[in-house]
Amino acid sequence: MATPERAAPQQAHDDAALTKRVPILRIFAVTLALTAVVSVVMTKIHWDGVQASTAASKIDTLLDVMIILSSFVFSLVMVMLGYALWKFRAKPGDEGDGEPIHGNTRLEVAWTLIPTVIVLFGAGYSWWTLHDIEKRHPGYLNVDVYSQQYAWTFTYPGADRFSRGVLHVPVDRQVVFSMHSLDVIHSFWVPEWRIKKDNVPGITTQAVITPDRIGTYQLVCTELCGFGHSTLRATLVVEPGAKFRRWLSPLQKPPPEFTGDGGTATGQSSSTAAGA
Ligand SMILES: [Cu+2]
Repeated sequence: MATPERAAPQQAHDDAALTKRVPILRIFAVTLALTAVVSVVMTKIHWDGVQASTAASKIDTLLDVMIILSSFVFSLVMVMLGYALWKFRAKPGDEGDGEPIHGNTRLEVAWTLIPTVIVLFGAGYSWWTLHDIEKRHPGYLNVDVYSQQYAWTFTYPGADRFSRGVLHVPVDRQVVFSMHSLDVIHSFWVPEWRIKKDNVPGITTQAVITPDRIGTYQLVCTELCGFGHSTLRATLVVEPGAKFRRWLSPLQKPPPEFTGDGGTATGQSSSTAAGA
C-alpha cells in the first residue's frame, strides 16, 4: 500500500512512463485528420433546410463552428480509445493483473482545461450571435402566439385579428413573437428560420425573426407536450406585405381566451394561463 510520502514520486514515475510509451504527436496528427473528415461530412449536410430568415446564415455558421469543435473532441476520444484497445490489449494467455496506475496529473489538467476553454468559447460566441440577431428594428410587427394541447393560435394585436393553425407574416419585416402557453411547455420552431423558443405557462417569451424568403413552411412544436405532440403544427406563409394585409383584413376578432395584449402586458397572459 502506497504511503502519502511515496505517492508523489510514484505519480511522477507514472507520468514519465506514460509519456514515453504513448506517441502523443502521432495521436494528435491522426486526431486532426479524423476531425477534418468528420467535420467535412457533418458540415456538408443541410440540417435545417433552406435559409429563410436573416438569422439563418449566422446560426448556420455558429452550428458549423460547434460541429468542428465537437468533431475534434469526438475524434480525440475515438483515437485514444482505438489506441488503447490496440496497444494495451492482453496477449493470449496473459491472465495477470493490469498495471497499478494511480493517475496522471498532466492528462487530468489537459482534459479539464481543453473542454473548459471550448465550452467558454462556445458560450461567448453563442451569446454574441443571439445578441446580434435579437436587436429590435424600428417598425417591427408584433404577433402573439398561444400554444395549447394541441393547437397554435396567433393574434395580430394592432389589427385585433386572430388565426388558428395558419400563420402569415410579411417578408423582409422584423416580427417579434410574444409567446404564451395555455397549459404545458411547448416549443415554437420553424427549421428554415433556425429560431426555436419555448412557450412556458405563466411567462411570456419572445422570438425575434426577420423572414427574408417568400414561401410556405411548417411551424412545429419541439417540446414533448402530450399524446398529440406530433400533431401540434401550423402552416406558415411568408408573403409580400400587401398580400399579407389582404389576408389579415377579413379575419375575426380573437375570442376572450386570447387576450391579444400586444406582447407587452404579461399580466394578462399570465391570468389566461392560470385560468386555463
Ligand atoms: Cu409538443
